[in-house]
Amino acid sequence: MTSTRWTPDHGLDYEPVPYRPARLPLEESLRTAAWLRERMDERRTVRMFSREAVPEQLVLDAIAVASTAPSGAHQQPWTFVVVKDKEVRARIREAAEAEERISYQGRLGEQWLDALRPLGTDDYKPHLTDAPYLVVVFEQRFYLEADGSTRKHYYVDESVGIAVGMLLTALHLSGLSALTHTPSPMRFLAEVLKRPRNEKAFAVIPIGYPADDCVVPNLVRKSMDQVIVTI
Ligand code: IYR
Repeated sequence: MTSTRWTPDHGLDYEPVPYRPARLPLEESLRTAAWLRERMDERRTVRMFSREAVPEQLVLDAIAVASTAPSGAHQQPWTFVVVKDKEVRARIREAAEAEERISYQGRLGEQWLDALRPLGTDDYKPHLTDAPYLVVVFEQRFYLEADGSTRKHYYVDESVGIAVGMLLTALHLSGLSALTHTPSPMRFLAEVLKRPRNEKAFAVIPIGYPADDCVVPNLVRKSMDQVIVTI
């Protein structure tokens, strides 16, 4: 088979490396795709966590998966802060609940509050201290050199969004539950976690096992013909 070099004259200073991912037999591809589709359809966002400990390796492995995400100019503009410390989790909960109180008391506006009503969310955020891990995802708005100089990062939101999607997928397939939590505004997270000035909080992801009495909203996902247009 012929292939075209994508950069004939751009002066790459390295030799591209061969890429030969295993070609799966069609049957195995189809079986895996169907299995994955079924498993991922079982994922639910969880807000009621057990306090049961979680093997740290599962969280680290899921972050390793997330960090394989494609990113603008391969800059991998993300930092995952793994918060196990009880006191720090309590401080994050306190600050998040203070912001959410203002949000739910009207800052969100009627339309937003109406949209949230089916989820039954409010300013009570016990998951921030019940879940044994919080992974706070930061996006690096720009690259900060040790000498304080900066370089632009590209497609930061898109890159970090893809990485978080992969994180959630890995956690679910590893048997863990998670919540994509975006207390707003999130500035307090960079302060509490003492992040450098190029980092902005993207999401807080409590991770753990669901509580024994965990319930989730009775939601229905869109059907395939509602989300796919084939031309
Ligand atoms: N950040 C708030 C509100 C909230 C907003 C959306 I959009 C949600 O899907 C869920 C909640 C909170 O965490 O309660």
